[in-house]
Amino acid sequence: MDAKVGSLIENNNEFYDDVIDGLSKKQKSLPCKYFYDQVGSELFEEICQLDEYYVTRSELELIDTIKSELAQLIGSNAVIIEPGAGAGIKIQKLLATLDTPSTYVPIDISRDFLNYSGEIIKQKFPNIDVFPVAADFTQSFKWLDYTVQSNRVVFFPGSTIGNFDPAQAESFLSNVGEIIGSKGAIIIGVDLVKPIAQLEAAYNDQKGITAEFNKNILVRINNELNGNFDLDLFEHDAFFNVEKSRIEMHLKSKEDQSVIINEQQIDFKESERIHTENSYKYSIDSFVELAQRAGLKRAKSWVDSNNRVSMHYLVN
Ligand code: AVJ
Repeated sequence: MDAKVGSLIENNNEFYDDVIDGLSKKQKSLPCKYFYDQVGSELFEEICQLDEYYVTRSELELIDTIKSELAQLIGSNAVIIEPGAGAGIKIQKLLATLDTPSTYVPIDISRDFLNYSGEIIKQKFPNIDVFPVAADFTQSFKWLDYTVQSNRVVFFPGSTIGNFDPAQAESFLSNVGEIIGSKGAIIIGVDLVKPIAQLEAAYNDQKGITAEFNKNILVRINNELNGNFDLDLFEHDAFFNVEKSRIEMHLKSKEDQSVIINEQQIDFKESERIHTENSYKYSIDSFVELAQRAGLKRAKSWVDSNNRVSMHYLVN
């Protein structure tokens, strides 16, 4: 393993181009990956603690239930790769259960957050090599160069796959499938379809943390790209689109207005929305079918005791 891994830094001008691109479309949109600067990552951690947001709690419970089984399936000397690593609580449960010291490669777009949680893992698991990679895992597989060829296990919990539309999810899974090789696996957490009221409550919390998280993307544009969004003139709007089986998050303009982003003017009509996130919900069967289209086989699937979230062990 090479020591220079430390941090791979992605080009930051992309943020500006992506923002102008997205806001110039007929249906305005912004990529949800830009939620996650330091503040956004902290807001997301707060979301995970909310009563309404069951995803994290249910998955933590599920991981506790199945971790020994996972460790057995993983076997020895695996390189555990975690795209979108975040705070790293779930991986700690898994690493603590593996009996052979191995390598952990967390990948996250928020570099500060990544380094912070990387340090915590290093302290708690002195026998495990930790190689944090700051990168957008959807764009770059550069981190691959730093891991061994075989027995790669990609750990992808949290229903992050739900941010991709099904076609993107399929191509992401098939790319990852190529990376893991014949001995590897993908452990993936997927939120399940459930009654609409429960889904919508999870994205419309009483405390308004999800609204703040959603608006953080405008805060970032203001701070980093010299924008002048008035946060009070946009409203958080989240609902379940039944036909597409996804939660959609939008920021809705309260009135006709113009915003300037570094000399570029963007006009909004009253009630015009910026689409900021999709969060797809699957059944066990619809997800296994998706994995199959990506060329992967399901070794095993699990659900938590309340039937809210699922986890799948996929192999080639
Ligand atoms: C991190 C993508 C799984 O879709 O539930 C939480 C992000 N957005 N509340 C999700 C999110 C609003 C979350 N994922």
